[in-house]
Amino acid sequence: MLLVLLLAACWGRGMLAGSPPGPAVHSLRGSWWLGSGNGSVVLRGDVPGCVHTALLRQGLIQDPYYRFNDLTYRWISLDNWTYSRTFKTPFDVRKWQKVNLVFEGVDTVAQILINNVTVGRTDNMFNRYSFDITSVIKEVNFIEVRFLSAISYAAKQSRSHRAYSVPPQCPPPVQKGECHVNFIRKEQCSFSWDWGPSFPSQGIWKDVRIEAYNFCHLIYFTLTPSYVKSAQQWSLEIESVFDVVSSKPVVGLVTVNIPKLQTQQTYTTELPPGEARIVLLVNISKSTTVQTWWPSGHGNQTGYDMTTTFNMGAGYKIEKFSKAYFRTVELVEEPIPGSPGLSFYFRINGLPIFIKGSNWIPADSFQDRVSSDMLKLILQSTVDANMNALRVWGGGVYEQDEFYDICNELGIMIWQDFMFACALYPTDQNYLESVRAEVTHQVKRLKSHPCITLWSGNNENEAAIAGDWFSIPQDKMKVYILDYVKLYVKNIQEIVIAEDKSRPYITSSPTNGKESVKERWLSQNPYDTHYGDTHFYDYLSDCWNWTVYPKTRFASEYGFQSWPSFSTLEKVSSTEDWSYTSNFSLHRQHHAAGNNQMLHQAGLHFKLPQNTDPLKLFKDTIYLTQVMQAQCIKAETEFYRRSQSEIINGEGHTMGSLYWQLNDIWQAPSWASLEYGGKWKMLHYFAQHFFAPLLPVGYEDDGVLYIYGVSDLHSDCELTLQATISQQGDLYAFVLQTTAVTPFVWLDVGNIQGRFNDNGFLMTEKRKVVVFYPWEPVSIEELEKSLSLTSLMDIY
Ligand code: BMA
Repeated sequence: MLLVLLLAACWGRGMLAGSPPGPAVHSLRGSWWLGSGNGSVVLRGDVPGCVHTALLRQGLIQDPYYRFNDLTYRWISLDNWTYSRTFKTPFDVRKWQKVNLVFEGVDTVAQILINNVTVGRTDNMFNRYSFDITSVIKEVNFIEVRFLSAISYAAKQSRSHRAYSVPPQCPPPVQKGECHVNFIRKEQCSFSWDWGPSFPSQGIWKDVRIEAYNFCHLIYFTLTPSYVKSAQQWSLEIESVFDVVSSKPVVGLVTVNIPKLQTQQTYTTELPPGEARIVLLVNISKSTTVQTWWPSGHGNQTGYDMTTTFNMGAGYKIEKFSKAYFRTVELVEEPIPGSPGLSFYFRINGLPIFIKGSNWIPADSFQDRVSSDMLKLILQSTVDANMNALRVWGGGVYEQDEFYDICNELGIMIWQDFMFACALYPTDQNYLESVRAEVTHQVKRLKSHPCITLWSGNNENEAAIAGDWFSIPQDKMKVYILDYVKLYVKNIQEIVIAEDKSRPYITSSPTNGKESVKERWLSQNPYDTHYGDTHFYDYLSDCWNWTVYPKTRFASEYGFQSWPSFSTLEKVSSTEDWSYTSNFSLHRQHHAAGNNQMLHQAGLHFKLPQNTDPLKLFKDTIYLTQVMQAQCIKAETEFYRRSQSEIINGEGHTMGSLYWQLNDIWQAPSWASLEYGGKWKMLHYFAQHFFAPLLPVGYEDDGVLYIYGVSDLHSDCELTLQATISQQGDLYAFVLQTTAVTPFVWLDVGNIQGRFNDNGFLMTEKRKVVVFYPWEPVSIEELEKSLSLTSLMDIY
């Protein structure tokens, strides 16, 4: 909410009588013209938005997610599109000392023209651009944003990097993606990933507006709390960044008021011409008790209303309403008795917290389709499954403001990666300058959010060098190591430390933390269980055998794939696709051998489906992959959780489990526990249990793990299970009755949006009531019609 409020305060405020006018703003959101490179396709499209969604909304293309359309529509991303429109400035442009054209986000490479004059260029999707258009703007204007295909740009940049190649060149063929994504500052998974399609979008993906002002203008406003132990007092650092257009220094008074904390302070400030930064320290009154912000499951997420008023002389006034949160975060890396290495855990408000959660990827290939309702639904599902944290993974995007607002409210801690993943990156001057601007902007934009508890330089790039993923000859390695340190230490870390001292920074995930630093930022083995965090994947070993799992300090990635439900797949497929071995099923699987790995893993414990009805066979197989995934991740997570307080053979004190991955970008097999659209897979219901605050885990010391009910899984007992549904207010109760012990009972209501209070459970009682929470109005009749019930006993 912070930035939204900030802008509202700056633009919306009128001036005091007789004072110089405050800023004026003119939004350029709305309908624009879009044209393809040779002008053969011209259409209207919304801003914020992108070419793909504009074409879809105009009915010029089918759903890009339908069947093989990711390949069919490759031409869209290969073309160079132009966005344009005319606009009338609703204010007299001559009265303003400075007029800026501000883009909160341009995707990605573009030349910007106003009235046929180039006013700027963009090359970074994650940067904010502000172009001075004072001398160009008129009463009526024509604006053009001429894009260059991200694919062609990345290829061109790679070609011109002559001294040495920067791998990987291309993704593996199974991903059906585009090459050289590491040469463009754009969502890395938009060129394809092992769970996602290649849709290198083009468009204006965030707000765009004209801002006009005299005197001075507030650009950034941030809050960072800290606790001063010696004084036993909270303080709040307020940083404000202004553009001062007045030729003389601007002198003013700033008043900060936090009524509920009985804190009011006034400061005198002087802003020099040009970009001016002021930092104020507000000491919170000791006469009240400050309620701290806590992660979900540990306390409330208290925030305090606060007003900051800038009286900048001559009656020029800016009023800023925000919420102040108070919490401390420490990443504790210290020796552990009886164990070589160092601990790796988070202390929030002085209390060690076990991190329970998952990894977040972009919720859609087209960011303009990620609605606030969808964010709320997915993030609510996160806390509903007893999670307290998510990692915003480095191959996606820095999420929109609302994402972090919701996490603040729900108590979801965020491990925030910078957007670099599974690759080496160039460090030439232009590239570095672009990254520096990106990092500075993103840290300023995000640092007021209490939910963010860690900055992390990249995803798996330390491991990529240490493990030589790209077969670099040893004598050439030095240059890549230097580039690595230059990017993540000498640039990104340096900026983070300058901008935000209130939370820790690690260079990579996985990393050995302090030990990696000691080894000059690149550990020989970043997966060392005695230090830092680990990522662990093993699809071949029996996942019920806990001895295969690393007894790590912190499990930040681990997982198994499954297929999404039939109702989700049905929307993007046709009858001939509905088999496990169809071209469609192969096409949607982006992880080599993934479909076989799922059957292999399921086959270790379950009878594989054999039904002669092809559709039933497909649905049974989907069900079984979800059973397998839920059971595997449960076994692994329970292992991590029970390793919290023990050291065995020098390993243990595990303090985090973030499974891979929370959500999906499209309808395809993946590691996710939530399907595209938010539907819960069996794993998500299991997460609710294995992340429960009180968790019984059954295991024996001799190395054998017994999971309750497992011995009954292949019982030959006859059983009948049918269900009745009744309405209780907005909820629906399903009464289940069984004549025998029933494993992995699965209720599915197809496309009806909502979730059950439990699912995929072992039914040992004769009668059980399951509640359905609908996310949209629904009738009993619709539920009855859509309900299907499956248990392991139905698979034969
Ligand atoms: C990890 C992630 C992703 C990937 C996942 C599954 O390496 O960081 O790159 O999608 O594994 O393979």
